Amino acid sequence: MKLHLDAQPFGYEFDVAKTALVIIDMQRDFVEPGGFGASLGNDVRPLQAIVPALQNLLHAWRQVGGFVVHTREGHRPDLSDCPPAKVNRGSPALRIGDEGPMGRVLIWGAAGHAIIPELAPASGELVVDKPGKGAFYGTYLNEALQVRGITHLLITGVTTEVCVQTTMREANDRGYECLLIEDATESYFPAFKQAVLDMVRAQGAIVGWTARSEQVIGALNLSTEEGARA
Ligand code: C5J
Repeated sequence: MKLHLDAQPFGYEFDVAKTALVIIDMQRDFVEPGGFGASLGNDVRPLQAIVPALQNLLHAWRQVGGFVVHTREGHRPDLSDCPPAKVNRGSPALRIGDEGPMGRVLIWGAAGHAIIPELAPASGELVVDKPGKGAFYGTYLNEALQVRGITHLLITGVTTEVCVQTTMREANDRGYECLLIEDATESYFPAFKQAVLDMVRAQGAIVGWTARSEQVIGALNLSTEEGARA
């Protein structure tokens, strides 16, 4: 069944069976104090504030049997998949691979690399480990979506202008119709988030659409009610 949202800059239509909910990098290293994000001098509280909206959206999406993709940014323990340019960039208190309060920063298997417990992946959901900012670079995500016939992506997570925006642009170039969920994505910099929302939907949805989580949940609830009446 096709669902319709009054998205920006104009209506967005999607079919749950051909759509994936993509949750980008809701990892302890970005969202919790003591992680990589905090070590770069960021206040992580704005990122924590989107968790309830994401939980509600995830719950509603699971209820209708929608496909879920979680991503994690991180690297192999020997850093063989992490270019020195990435390790050396900026002047963080902790670099990628350093031992921090939540284990080695952004390293597979470290406590900080894990997805926050509130959004823990459920069985049957895809978890994609990505070495870059975009979820398509160096991963099998495209193939995993293609075999499932996915054409539309509902994109959420952190941070809006880094991994979320990069992933959305990569997806757009691969032909996916992408909707960015406004209240289920966040940046350490409010102005950057707003800029991404504006850029994505400018020029007739040049990268995609935006809408709020309650609009998606409302459309899903309506479809369930209509399904029950039919
Ligand atoms: C960053 C991300 N900001 N997930 N990663 O380094 O946005």
